[in-house]
Amino acid sequence: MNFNYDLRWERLIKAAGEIGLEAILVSDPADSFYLTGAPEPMYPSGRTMLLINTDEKKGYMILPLLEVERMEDEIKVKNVDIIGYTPYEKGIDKLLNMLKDMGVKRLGVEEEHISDKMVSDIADKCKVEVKAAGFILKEMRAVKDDAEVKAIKRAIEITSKAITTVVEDIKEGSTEAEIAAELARRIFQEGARLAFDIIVASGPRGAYPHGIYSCKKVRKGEAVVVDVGARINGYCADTTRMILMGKVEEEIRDHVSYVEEAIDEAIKSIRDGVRGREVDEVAREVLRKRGIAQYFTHSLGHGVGIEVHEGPTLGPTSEDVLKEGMITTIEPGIYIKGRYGIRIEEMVLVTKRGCEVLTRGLSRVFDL
Ligand SMILES: [Mn+2]
Repeated sequence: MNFNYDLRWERLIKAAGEIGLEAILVSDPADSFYLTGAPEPMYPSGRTMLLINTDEKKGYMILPLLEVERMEDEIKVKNVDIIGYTPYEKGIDKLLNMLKDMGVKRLGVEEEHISDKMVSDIADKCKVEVKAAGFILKEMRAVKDDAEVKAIKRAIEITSKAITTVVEDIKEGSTEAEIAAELARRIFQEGARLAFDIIVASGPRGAYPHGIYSCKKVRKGEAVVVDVGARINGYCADTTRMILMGKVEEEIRDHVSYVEEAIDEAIKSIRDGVRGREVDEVAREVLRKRGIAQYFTHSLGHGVGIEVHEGPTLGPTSEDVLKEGMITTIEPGIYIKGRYGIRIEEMVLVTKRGCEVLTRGLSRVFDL
């Protein structure tokens, strides 16, 4: 994929300059990927640090020695020096020395991806003023460019194909885990990874919004929630579909149609300029009129990109304003304890006057 790294750096450096920063410490691995194409590390954020000197327009990536070769091979930009530290050394010491050498006085950090101890070490030992700057890359990443939209469409294509093929083969007596394994196999075969743990939750287990999968067998008369997403070229898909196993009780069918109605109304309300909470309210109002809003126990949706959950948020308290180019999920669900759960999740690309439903090619409900 040809992502426009130059433009990303340019915009980051401009935004940093506007709040008086001389350098930014990127500690969210997803942001490192966004700026350099760096592969996702096998360990939590904070161990790979990308220090960006805004005057030089140059980056210094400090990471464990064992990751250096892969980083050198896979990184997509030329203005980043890769600096490994051995098991005898500490990354933070390297960072502190670099900050001192550069004479940085105002440093932006990603406050949600750095420990308080590290912030105080930087401030005290380097006499640096530390500012929260996490919003810059968060806001940039929420709006996708054409190459990102293309990557996400590819992830959706792989996910849709896996769901369509696997669902056809589900038999009464298949376990949730077997279905999940088959979905994963189809996704891996395309060279993709899983964006998150697959959910296959049948019957009463469907009432757990995050039921993952178990060795429970899928039975006739049950509603099955399947929530799955592939991740390829660094970008995720996230979609949920319903499987109805044979003849299900009428109430389930009614509730499926109400959830679909909530999605359709929410989709109609999406356009550049609308607030996240307004779209959430449209869906919630549909379910309220149908008398089932009390079972809708989460937010309506979230942005999807390098991370499967990122900005914007579509929830009852969200002041996020949707902008052209944002990609979000619309996923109303209802969960009735001990009986069943129903969730359908579409992904949409926000446009000036509306939105494009990226998952429209995939049936919402499979009747087996
Ligand atoms: Mn989701």
